[in-house]
Amino acid sequence: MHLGLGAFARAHTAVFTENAMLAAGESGWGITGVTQRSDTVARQLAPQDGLFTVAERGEGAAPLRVVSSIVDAISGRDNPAAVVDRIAAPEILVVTLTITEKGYRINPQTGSLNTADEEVSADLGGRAPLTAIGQIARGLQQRSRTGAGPLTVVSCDNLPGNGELTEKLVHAFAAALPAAEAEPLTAWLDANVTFPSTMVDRMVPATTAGDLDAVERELGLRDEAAVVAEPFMQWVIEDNFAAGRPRWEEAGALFSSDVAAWEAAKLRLLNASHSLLAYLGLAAGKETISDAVAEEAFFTAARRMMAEDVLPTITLPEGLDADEYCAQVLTRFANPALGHTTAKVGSDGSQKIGLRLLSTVRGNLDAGREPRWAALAVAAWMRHVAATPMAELDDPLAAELHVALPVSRSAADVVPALLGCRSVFDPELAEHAGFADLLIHWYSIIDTHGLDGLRKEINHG
Ligand code: CS2
Repeated sequence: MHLGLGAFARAHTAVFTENAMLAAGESGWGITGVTQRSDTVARQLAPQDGLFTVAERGEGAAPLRVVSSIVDAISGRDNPAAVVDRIAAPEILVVTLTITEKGYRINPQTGSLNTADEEVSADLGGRAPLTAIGQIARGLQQRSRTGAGPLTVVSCDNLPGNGELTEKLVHAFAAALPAAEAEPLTAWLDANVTFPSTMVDRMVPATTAGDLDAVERELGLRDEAAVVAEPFMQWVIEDNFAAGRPRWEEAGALFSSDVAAWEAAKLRLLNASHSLLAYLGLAAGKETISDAVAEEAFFTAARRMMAEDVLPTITLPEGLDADEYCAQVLTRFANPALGHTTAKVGSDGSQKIGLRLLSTVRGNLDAGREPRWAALAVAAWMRHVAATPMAELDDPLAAELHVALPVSRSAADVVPALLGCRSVFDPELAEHAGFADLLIHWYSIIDTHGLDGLRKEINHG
């Protein structure tokens, strides 16, 4: 079962699962996909029996491929009871999820489930659940009552410790139920469900109308559910399964006891520089990540952020070569055929900044160093927030961020105002004068001197 049947899941999880079956000679696995907020993908896949094309783009791209590991797709919004029934079905042994950062509905202050969230509290109130954590908890509750046996929940989102986090949230949901339900469910979860952490990697842009036309020309068939992706893909998984699973290792997935280090490296090197390039690119009118990284100064900023700010603050997993990894990340960003937009990567910044950049900022400040490049990324995000009308800001906290914004949009006013947003910055960081100064410095360069000013400052920095 997969919750969050977006383009990423089709280009990553579904491909790994099919490859695993092919390599291991097993044909018994299949994925029931659940769309969360919109039913589009479920509607696209239904008339195609779940089949869809993966079109790799860029150097080393494989020929078009039709993937058949998705056997069923449910719209979670329209059929919430079906989702619960399916999680409770004995033949379901694994629930994977890609619901994006905001899909977890975390209270940023406590780091646990936001039970005050309207949707979460409605799920707790007993309706057929619509949130992913509600779907999992209610599905497992039904499973516990029908004796359907153990199951593994595998988060595949870009969050540190995504397994432990998901476990914490599902347990928090269970604990918030009336005691007569909470106690047996918690005990059953402890004995029957594991939540391994994973690191996933593949750049998958949103499919465009042009992509669908190109696939149609190449394939000779119209595929409404086609996805495009870079050739590269990676999956590192903690080996902690409560029940059976596809032999993903046969498809190149790495089972590791050091997922945390893999995730930190990926999040703080790749995703952080992705965000940096997205916000610099948006400020400079660059539509895609490949356009942004083609700007020499932006390339330099990303390279130096990884080398000077990130690498000194993380411990790489065994087998990962820092120089090779950083160079490969920049080459992947430069893939001109991918069309990964700065707007897409720049979306949901309030949910991404903390995970991707602020740990690096803290690590440097604690060691008495200046997080110069990571601060540039945060300042560029702030500029993006302040320069984008609220209705156009693609972020679940758009309203909260805009309420915080002062009338004056100068660096000296905007930076402290946004640093005051407790959903993004903790008080210690917000009150760090050196960090605020760095942000004001970069913000005013972007704001008053534009691309030329940035070029000069980055190249002389
Ligand atoms: C990107 C990621 O949209 C974003 O925020 O940084 O989706 C990125 O493309 C993937 O994590 C790559 O594995």
